[in-house]
Amino acid sequence: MMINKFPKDFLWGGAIAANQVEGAYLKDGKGLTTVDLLPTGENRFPIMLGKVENYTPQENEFYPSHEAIDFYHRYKEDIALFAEMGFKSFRLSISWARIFPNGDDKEPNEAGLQYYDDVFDELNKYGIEPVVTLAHFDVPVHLVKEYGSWKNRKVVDFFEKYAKTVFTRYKNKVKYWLTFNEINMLLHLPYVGAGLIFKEDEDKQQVMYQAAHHQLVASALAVKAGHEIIPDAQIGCMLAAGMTYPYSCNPDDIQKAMDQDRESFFFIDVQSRGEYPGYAKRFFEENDIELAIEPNDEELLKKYTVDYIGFSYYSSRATSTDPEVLKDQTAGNVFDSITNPYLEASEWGWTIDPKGFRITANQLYDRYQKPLFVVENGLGAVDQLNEDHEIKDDYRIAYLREHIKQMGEALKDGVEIIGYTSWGPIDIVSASTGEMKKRYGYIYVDRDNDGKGTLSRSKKQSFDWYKQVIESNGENV
Ligand code: BGP
Repeated sequence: MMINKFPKDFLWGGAIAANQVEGAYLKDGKGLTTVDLLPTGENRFPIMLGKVENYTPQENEFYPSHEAIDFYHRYKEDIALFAEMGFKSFRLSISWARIFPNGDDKEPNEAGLQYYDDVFDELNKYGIEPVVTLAHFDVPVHLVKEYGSWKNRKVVDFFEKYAKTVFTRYKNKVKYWLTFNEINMLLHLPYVGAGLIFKEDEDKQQVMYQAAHHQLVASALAVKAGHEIIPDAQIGCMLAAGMTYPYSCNPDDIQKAMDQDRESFFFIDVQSRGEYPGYAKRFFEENDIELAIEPNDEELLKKYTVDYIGFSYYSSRATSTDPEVLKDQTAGNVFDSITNPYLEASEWGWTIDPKGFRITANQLYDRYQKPLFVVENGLGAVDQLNEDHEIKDDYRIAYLREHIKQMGEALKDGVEIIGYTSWGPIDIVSASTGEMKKRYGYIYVDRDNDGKGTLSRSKKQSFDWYKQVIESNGENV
């Protein structure tokens, strides 16, 4: 009997999102998206309806996504560097507002469609497989103003039209798709995850779960359309994963940790198993949440489940029922967690737990029995240039090395993993802070938090390291 190793066609690569790299935020007909209104730093969230309704672009305002790292114009140079590292795959997202600037337009914007055609052609030139996210945190602003974004059922139709448009256009270029990035983020950062802004008299939970239902139906419709249009399409869901550990063996702690994980699993249970789980129905009933579900919805959810489970993993989480223990919360991460005394944390307070990666992968595979795709993992850190203008990011290598080793362990456990795209292979704007100083890349970008710098690209120490990981198919880390 042979123990599993990294399969021959394992999809090594990197992952980015349109709004964190492209810039060119109003170029070639693109409409405004929710992210375009988010500043850098402490005042990033929350965002009020007034801002969305009254926003007009101002010359002297600085919003990180407006120029980002200018991938819109520099994608050729960047893709050439990814190819040099030996990437087999590259995960990127399409900006909905480049294709339908307002979200509800009758006709798509040809310049936007052409842009992604060019990017996919460039990837194809090097034999790099694109993995494309349909929605990565950017909702066209017009949909928020006019319809309340995902609160409104109509947005499901607009999304379906968008999905069909891009499937049709790129059917010969893209096989791997993901529907909603970190779909469970909707419950933690509702504006980021779903463009939700609450009115004073609204019941937040009711609104969030109704919006979640709409995204789940939209995701099923995308799976349906994707398979109809692209016969060999592989369409996945995407979860912000990371197991929650109980702080003690007190059954109350175990129950709480399980409930916390289920807040996230809820989405994937629907997307992968095709129905609302019993614990969710109970939660809705006990919290007076009543979902408007249309007659065909349940059948759609049942029939059009995902082909694979995409997930991001940065940290594990921990919880307790003891009020004293609960006081020690980790900083920085949007997911609630107490500090785990056995583990270190990143400069932003994100717990570092490579073994938790193996455990999480096992947990997901045990639950869904579908191929897993690790579509995000990495370390956000401050990089300092030394006198020779180089970055010796051995801390990043250490983080990735331990995680890749644990992924290898999960494979040996029998978990089926088809690929690994580390987050931000080139430095990009951070999603949670809007900063440039939180970097993940193998490639350094000369750009600071205020938008200054030449935007030039250079290799960090981790560049050659990752190259050799890919070359040796995970043997040599
Ligand atoms: C995930 C998002 C990404 C991303 C990453 C790192 O939640 O899908 O868009 O940026 O986390 O987070 P951050 O940029 O806040 O460090």
